[in-house]
Amino acid sequence: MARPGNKIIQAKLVLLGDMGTGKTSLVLRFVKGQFFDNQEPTIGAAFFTQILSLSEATVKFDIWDTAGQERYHSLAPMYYRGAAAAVVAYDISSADTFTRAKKWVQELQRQGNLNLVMALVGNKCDLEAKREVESEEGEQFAQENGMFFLETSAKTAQNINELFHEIGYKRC
Ligand code: G3D
Ligand code: MG
Repeated sequence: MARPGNKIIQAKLVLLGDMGTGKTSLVLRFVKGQFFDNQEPTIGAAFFTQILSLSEATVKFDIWDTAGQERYHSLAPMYYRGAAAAVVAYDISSADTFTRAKKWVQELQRQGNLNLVMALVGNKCDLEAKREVESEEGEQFAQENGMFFLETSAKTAQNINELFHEIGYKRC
């Protein structure tokens, strides 16, 4: 809950990235602390809220979790327009999803919101044995594009709180 005298920040956050990279799972881990082995595919987009108490401020996240399928691509600007933060997710066990993530980053740069906090997230880092994208590749691409980078696992909860805290701090 908000602490007395603490400022309250409302932040629209959008998740982008290929279908199946774990966007919904990341959000559910953050918002509900849960993970599902059989996560229903998102249709269009889903909306969640979560409140994060930081020492500097209380951040109210309005989270738009997009579907990721190409046929919903034309809807994406509706979700990232006016966003304070964008999380671009790929699956470390799929090089194709990393390629797609790079395209999302380019699209976000073209839309020209210089204040947008962008995070590149390599999810499913519990699948080390199936890794197709090295950490260094993600790290380097993020650095070149002024984003911060984390590898996460919605399954084990690794780096999920770190991700949202980092975004929150950047918005304070
Ligand atoms: P999306 O919202 O990006 O489309 P989902 O992705 O959150 O629907 O997840 C797609 C599948 O990946 C789901 O499995 C889900 O359980 C799994 N998944 C999500 N995050 C992780 C993770 O960190 N590690 C592992 N190992 N799996 C994860 P199904 O079987 O339903 O396709
Ligand atoms: Mg989804």
